[in-house]
Amino acid sequence: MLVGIVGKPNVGKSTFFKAATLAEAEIANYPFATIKPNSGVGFVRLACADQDFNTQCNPRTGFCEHHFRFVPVQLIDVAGLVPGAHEGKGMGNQFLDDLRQADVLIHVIDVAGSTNDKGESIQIGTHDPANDVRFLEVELDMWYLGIIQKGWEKFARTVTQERAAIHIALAKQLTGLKVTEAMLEDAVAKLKLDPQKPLSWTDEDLLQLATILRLRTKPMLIAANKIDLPGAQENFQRLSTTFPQYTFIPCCGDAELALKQASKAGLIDYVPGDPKLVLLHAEKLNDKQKTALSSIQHNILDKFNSTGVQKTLDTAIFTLLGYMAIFPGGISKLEDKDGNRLPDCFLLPAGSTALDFAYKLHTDLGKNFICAKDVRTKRTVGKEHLLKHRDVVEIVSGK
Ligand SMILES: Nc1nc2c(ncn2[C@@H]2O[C@H](COP(=O)(O)OP(=O)(O)O)[C@@H](O)[C@H]2O)c(=O)[nH]1
Ligand SMILES: [Mg+2]
Repeated sequence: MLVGIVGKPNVGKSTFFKAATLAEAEIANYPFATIKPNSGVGFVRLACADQDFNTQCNPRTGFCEHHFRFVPVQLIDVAGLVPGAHEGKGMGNQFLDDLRQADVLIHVIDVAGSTNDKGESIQIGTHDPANDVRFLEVELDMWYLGIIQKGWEKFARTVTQERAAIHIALAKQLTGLKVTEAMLEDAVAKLKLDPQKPLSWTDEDLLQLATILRLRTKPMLIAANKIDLPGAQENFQRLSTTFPQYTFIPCCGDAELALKQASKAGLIDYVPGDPKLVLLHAEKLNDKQKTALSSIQHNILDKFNSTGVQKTLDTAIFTLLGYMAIFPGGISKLEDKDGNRLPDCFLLPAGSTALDFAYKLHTDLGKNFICAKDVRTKRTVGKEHLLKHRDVVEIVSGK
């Protein structure tokens, strides 16, 4: 699972990224091998299954606080994109390349309109953030189009001569963007293109194809950042109406970063995503710190119910992508062989079955699958059983 954080310069992408990836290292192990400089580990939050069993879990990866389980996801902070990025403006084509493998995008915008098209600081409210929503769509579509069009004529001629299946051939070319054969078959049918005659497809056809494939492979959520600035809330309301196809989440990256830092320093108790913070050592705080924390409580948390950073990640993975979190466990015990209770929690795509989960745990468990058990209800279920978010599942296998 890779989440791409995108947007023009100076909107708060790096602040969002830093806030989302800042967790106490020792409690936040993660299962990803190599981490590039601009990539890090964030977490999605869910009500931990441990509370339903009146116990406390011991996560192997991520962490659990006040029975909220935090499951690792990989994030990438992509450098700022400007209009013309797909043509290489501001090194945009390189930065776009970083996004190839992303499963979902978080578009961070400056909803207060305090930065222009290029991301330069201007007077608050003098730029319409609706332009930013549109510009990024165009850049992403043109980027996809460029990849499709690269060597298109030669490709289309070869496919026609060899009577090859266009969706298979094209899927191979676009696999780097996570485009599958099924997606291409759907898109070609939807656009009523003749799969036998790709040479007859017009530039407009290819652009529409690019758009459909981009929407399928890079679903996007909008983090309406800098919601703390004057005029931001009015813009937020207006944009939500103008772009009903998007989910907008009011966000204050600065506040989340401050809370994470205060929490790490042991000054406050704050569970990421919560609507409140609790001062732990009021005597250790100076007046400035007290004022800053109280302002975050009153002006952000009380008004918007959270800073929006955690909510953005959760919405991207659980709502937009429709993933669910599944815990392996046993009917007779929740511990693994080392005594760790509910140590794992996996993110699975919507529609995953008991058999999919078995394969996710281990190929052998999938191959030798006998049945699965819903640990909460103790019900025995078969291969095709559809899992639900927060299920605890035992796999019974032969051998
Ligand atoms: N008022 C306000 N400023 C923010 C917020 N998030 C980030 N900023 C500021 O916006 C500026 C640009 O942030 P940065 O994360 O470097 O933006 P990037 O270029 O998109 O990565 C910095 O001065 C941040 O402190 C926010 O939620 N509210
Ligand atoms: Mg940055």
